[in-house]
Amino acid sequence: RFAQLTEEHVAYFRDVLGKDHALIDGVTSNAVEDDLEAFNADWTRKYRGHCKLVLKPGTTLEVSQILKYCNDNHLAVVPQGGNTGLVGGSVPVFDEIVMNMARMNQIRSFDDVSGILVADSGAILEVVDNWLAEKGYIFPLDLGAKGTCQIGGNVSTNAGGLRLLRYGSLHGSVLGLEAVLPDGTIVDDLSKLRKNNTGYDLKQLFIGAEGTIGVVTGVSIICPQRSPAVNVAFFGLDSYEKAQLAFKEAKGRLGEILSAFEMMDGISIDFVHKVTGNRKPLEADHPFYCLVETSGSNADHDGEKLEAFLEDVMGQEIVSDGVVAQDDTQIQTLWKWREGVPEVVGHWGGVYKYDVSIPLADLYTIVEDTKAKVQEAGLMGDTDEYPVVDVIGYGHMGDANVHLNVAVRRYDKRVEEVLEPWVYEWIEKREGSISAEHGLGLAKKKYIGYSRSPTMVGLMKHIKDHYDPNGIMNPYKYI
Ligand code: FAD
Ligand code: 2HG
Ligand code: ZN
Repeated sequence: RFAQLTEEHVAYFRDVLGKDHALIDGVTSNAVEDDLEAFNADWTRKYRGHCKLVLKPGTTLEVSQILKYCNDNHLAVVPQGGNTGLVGGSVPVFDEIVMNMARMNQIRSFDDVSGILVADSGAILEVVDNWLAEKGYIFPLDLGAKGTCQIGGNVSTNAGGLRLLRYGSLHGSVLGLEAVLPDGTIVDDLSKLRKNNTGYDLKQLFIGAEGTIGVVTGVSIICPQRSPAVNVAFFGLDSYEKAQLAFKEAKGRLGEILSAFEMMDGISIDFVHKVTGNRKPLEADHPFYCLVETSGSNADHDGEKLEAFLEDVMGQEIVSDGVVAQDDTQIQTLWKWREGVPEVVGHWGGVYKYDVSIPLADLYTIVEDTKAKVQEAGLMGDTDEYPVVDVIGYGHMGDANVHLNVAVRRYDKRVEEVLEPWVYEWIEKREGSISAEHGLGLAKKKYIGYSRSPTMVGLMKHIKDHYDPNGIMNPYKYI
């Protein structure tokens, strides 16, 4: 239903963008095949498109001109940020044009009293966060891909990350957006107001829309002050039940300074150890590990609180063993045991990823049941003949969000058939969500009905049709 790219189309885009480096043109030249690869392949190497044209606009006006032209000429477009998404949403399915936002990377304004930042959507999360650090502020989102992902990509996926527990969702911290609709309309809603009840809050539609209704070009966001004192503890536990008790104790004893509560099972930590060769933080092995971070204003006081918490949970035999980081380097090192898991889990060949929300009591049961399921099917073992290496669970326990990862030696239809839709049915029965924070993309498009009613899916389709009647924005995905 879309048009094929022609030399005439490319000439128009060249004219709009002006600069040669703002465009990778595989339509009129074959010499750029290798350059296109990075834009066609996703982070997991599971999804690959065949786009022949990458456009890198430098201004909102250019985005508007390009989208209007694409809409008028029925050319499909995939908006792309840092291409770190994990559901196959950021790469084309066929030969859609990729609109990469990397050139729009400027900070537009910052209010040093309110902490309100306005920046281009292509700004890299870590670059923005480092910039804010110099001013004593912090970006209210942090995740393992921070060095590559863009704030426009974060907003478009409604990324959750490692500190949602403390700073809440982007639905709360984003105050305004600038976006471009497929017909070229510039949605000019870059509000810098904390409170603004004048009509529908339309920016919320773009938060988590995964590029299906428009391109986000600017973000206004309220950033908290950076806590001068950050402390981290890492501990081992005998069971998931004990991890739940530790979480409850952490909320009770560390409440106002608690900024992260992450959980990893023993195999996740074994994986990081095997791949990196690094020495584990605790002497003995444990079935579960938790990482607790506090962010407050008084290093000694917060440190004492965290030590006292650890002594208490060890005294109650909730926690078997633990360590508190003594300096920034140790803090970074402990965080690597958590942030490193998604990096290493694909080491054996591939990984089936399920990013799910489930009420806390059942959060780890899905990992146990999935492991039993692949074992029963005779698909998991230590040698090459078995596709599955192991099944692991880790994630944002403080947000009741677990990452169920099935590490495989190769992608295998039999594994997929055993797991899908079984995993989604499992989640539906517990009234969980099949996508806690990564979105739907291509990976979960078919399964949206397990977490949303027909009425809700119908309303979403209305919205999509209203904003994008020709369906040019990120087609074949989402709904
Ligand atoms: P991309 O991957 O480029 O795009 C993601 C989606 O957003 C696509 O559908 C794309 O079309 C759309 N999009 C991108 N930019 C725009 C724009 N400007 N306008 C409109 N649509 C746009 N996610 C979490 O939620 N929490 C985590 O803790 C987390 N940790 C991760 C750790 C690692 C190591 C990796 C590789 C990924 C992790 N992710 C996590 C997933 C991913 O990093 C996030 O989804 C991130 O927000 C994607 O940003 P991006 O710029 O890379 O977007
Ligand atoms: C994380 O929390 C990310 O580390 C990635 O959301 C999870 O790769 C995954 O499954
Ligand atoms: Zn996550």
